[in-house]
Amino acid sequence: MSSENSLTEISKFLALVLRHKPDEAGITLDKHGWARTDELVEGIASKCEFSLSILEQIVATDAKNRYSFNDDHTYIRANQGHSVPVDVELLRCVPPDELYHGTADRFLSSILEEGLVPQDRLYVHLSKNRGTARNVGARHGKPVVLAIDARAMHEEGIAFYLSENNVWLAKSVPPRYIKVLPQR
Ligand code: HQG
Repeated sequence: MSSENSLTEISKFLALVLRHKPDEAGITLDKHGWARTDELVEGIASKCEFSLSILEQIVATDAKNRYSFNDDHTYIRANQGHSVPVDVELLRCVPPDELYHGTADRFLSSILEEGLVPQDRLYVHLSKNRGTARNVGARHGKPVVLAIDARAMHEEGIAFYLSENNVWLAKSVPPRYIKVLPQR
């Protein structure tokens, strides 16, 4: 990275390091996904203009509340979204009756055949509202919103988790619980 990266670019790099590639900042995550704050700051500062106060600012202003510090801010982790196998101590919760997943139209036939699978991440990400799901889907192409019968899944014993930043997560969603919502 150049030294003139915007906060947004640094924030994307932070997500990459804390969720997918800690090596990129020369750090490791513990089994619960925590990175030492001092090591992280040093690792990122070796690549671009960075400091503890920039990190504090990114964490405090992140629109999706993606990161948490521990009590004394000596450790930091991403709340969800990992591909590296860490246990962020997610809370198992009873889901709302219906949840939503946004995807791109080109994935639809495969999803309806094999269900939603986490791909590179540890969990399938689900949203409480359709608008959020649509935005997530639009990141991949022409968005399609799927309604998930979370109530039936829950009643049949499938676990749901709610991350610290209120993202609903499941290990997978079999096709029988998925309904394609009409396009607007
Ligand atoms: C699709 C962002 C074919 C799935 C967002 C998705 C989210 C399948 C893609 C978070 C499939 C994976 C996660 C199947 C699933 N066949 N395609 N059987 N099953 N897919 O990025 O949910 O800004 O890993 O529909 O807000 O798009 O990073 O997951 O299109 O909460 O904090 O495979 O990322 O959060 O893509 O996004 P992703 P996602 P952040």
